Amino acid sequence: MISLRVAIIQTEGCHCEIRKPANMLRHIQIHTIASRKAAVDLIQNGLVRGISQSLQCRRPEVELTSVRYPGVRRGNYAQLSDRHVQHFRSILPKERVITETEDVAGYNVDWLRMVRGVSQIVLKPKITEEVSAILEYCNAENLAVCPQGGNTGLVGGSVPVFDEVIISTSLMNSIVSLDELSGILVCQAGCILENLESYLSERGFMMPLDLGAKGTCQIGGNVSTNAGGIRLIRYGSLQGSVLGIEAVKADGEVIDCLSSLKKDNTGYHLKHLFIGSEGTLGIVTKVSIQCPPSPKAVNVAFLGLDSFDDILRTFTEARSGLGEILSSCEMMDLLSLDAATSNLKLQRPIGEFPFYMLIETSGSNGTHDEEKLTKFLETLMANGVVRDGTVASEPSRIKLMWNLREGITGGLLHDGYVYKYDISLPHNSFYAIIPELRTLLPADKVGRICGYGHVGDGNLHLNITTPKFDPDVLKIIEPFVFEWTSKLKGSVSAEHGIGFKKTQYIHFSKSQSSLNLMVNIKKLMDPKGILNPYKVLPAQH
Ligand code: FAD
Ligand code: 2HG
Ligand code: ZN
Repeated sequence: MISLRVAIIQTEGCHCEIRKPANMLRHIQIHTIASRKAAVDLIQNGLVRGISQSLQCRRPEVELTSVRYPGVRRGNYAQLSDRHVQHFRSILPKERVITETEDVAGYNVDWLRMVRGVSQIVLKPKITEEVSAILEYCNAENLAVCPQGGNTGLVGGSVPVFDEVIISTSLMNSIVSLDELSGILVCQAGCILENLESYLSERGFMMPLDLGAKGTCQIGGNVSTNAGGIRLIRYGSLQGSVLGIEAVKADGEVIDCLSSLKKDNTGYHLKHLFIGSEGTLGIVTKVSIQCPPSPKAVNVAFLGLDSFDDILRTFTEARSGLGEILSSCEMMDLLSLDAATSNLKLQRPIGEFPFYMLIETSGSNGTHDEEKLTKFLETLMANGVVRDGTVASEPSRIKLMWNLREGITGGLLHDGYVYKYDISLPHNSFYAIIPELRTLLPADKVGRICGYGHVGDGNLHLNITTPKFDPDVLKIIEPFVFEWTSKLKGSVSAEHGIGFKKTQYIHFSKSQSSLNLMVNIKKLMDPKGILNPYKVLPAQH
């Protein structure tokens, strides 16, 4: 391999590396969501020729999924042959059938660098008919496929486990229509969330969904994972805001349920089969989504608190005192925030406290919202529930505060390996698992045990880090975390999904009768099981 000079670009606490062979910048290795944007800017400015998702990198290679999880057996699918590749080249132009090992490599590894497949091919359709032709052929030839959007999924669902054909939606990125009266947007599945947000904001609307991965994740991926994010408390889940879906079944049949009606009670609500099914029932090709008007005034308060009980008091007060203008209610403990401040060198806006909250209001009248927020904060500070806080209403300061909250996921990766859990819990037991794990896990092996998340939605992000993957640590954490969650009648996946990582634990949150019905639906829609195998449903099915 040629020796490469590495330049680091700092963007909002994140970085990307530009590897420069001799005198020409050629590849960019993307490490974070924000850095991808910086990389794209560089390309647009003509400084580099393209983004390679190549694995050539200073970091150690991710262990193959088949090696780390030897219990998972490859299904009886066909192996990719030259004949298959030739056929794909008859469906798509040559440059959209990617087979160079170096170019395919990045599509085989997930964002968390936790799982790695060995696919030899990435297909990049641009239109539904191409997806349909690809799937029809794969189904006939018994070739397994892995649908991939922005590859920001956190449960190992977006990359192949073995050699599945990767179908990337990244070129399916056209906006079909926006009805400026109703705010209903119709677009292709590969539109990047942040691009949709910019398009809408220029027209007085916003996406009803926002998450830290917005610069890379795609609406098709969001819908397929039923992503939650930081504003679910206000705008509800995608099950409510997605009005219609166009998807392609395993056999290539296009299912048109792309309704743009807010109310439509005719028959079974088939779109829900695709929302949250993580690419196991079909490939989502188009989405119709209800978008609210952009708020006229936004405020963000960043608060320091002494205890988790004080977080609950603040949440209760926020719900009653801020009411309809509350658009986000997030919490993080000190160690979570530290992942963003120490690891990404972001500035903490207030002093050190055991807990922090980020509360956002969005409304149509700045004066009214500010009055409400001031009263809410004065009450909480007067009775000692909130120890310190700062409020921002200018977009640049608001962004800095959100960067702290959204930077935690990327910051944690700097610790080494991350054991990531995304659980729904009753509010009164929301944080109790963190101190419990701190007593259970060996301090000399574990770097960080921290909790943060969407407290307003009862969704805890529990993260544990070690310098590198440690199976002994994993044995202590799992199935303990899932059993704990199940005892409290919580969910083992609040928003990230089941993917590859949690198939053996889905029964902690779903009854056997529900699982049986899921298996039957899967058999009906994908009888050969070619769509994203080894994901969502437990292996024995
Ligand atoms: P991918 O990762 O590519 O795929 C995810 C799954 O969907 C895979 O199973 C894949 O096979 C399937 N899929 C993708 N596209 C399609 C399609 N068109 N048709 C059928 N199946 C498809 N998630 C949250 O819920 N809330 C958060 O707040 C949140 N914050 C995040 C912050 C960061 C920094 C990161 C890295 C991730 C975060 N996530 C969050 C997780 C992730 O971003 C979401 O799950 C997102 O919706 C995935 O979108 P994607 O386009 O990257 O999909
Ligand atoms: C978030 O809310 C995401 O930031 C990621 O869902 C959570 O990294 C995590 O654990
Ligand atoms: Zn989240």
